Amino acid sequence: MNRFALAALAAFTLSAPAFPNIALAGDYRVGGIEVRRPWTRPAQAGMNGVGYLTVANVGAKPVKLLGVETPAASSATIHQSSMAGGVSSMREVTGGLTIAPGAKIEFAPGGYHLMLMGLKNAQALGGKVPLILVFDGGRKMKIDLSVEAGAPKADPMAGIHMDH
Ligand SMILES: [Cu+2]
Repeated sequence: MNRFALAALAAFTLSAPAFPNIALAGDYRVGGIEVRRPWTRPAQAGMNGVGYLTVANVGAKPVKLLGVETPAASSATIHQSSMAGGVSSMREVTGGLTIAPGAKIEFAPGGYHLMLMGLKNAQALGGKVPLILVFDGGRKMKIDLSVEAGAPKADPMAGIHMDH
């Protein structure tokens, strides 16, 4: 560990007691909104990509996630997958998602997810994909999705987006 890392660690340790809900590395917090573990899958340029993350309202007022933007794809929308009679389908979520104080929304395989239509570049393992979350009141939160392999065994929907 070099001197800089030690200094950073010391600063972190000193500031930690003031922030009992301190976010882990790779998480984001702006005002009363916390974003945890944003990730996406490896993909080739031209394919449709996905985005997964947890958005938590750690503030005192309801917040509404209106949509998402990214320079990495032609368009980006919120989708919801569901199972009915053994058939899975997905639809675009319009009108936004309201998150009550203390509540969270999980974007995860098989449920809510972000759909990145027409990726401009390939997404390689270990890379980052920039994303902007748009909330009510004009608030925007810039985050990076980290490109991860995910957990195929726990993800029966893994192949769904290939022909979406
Ligand atoms: Cu989708």
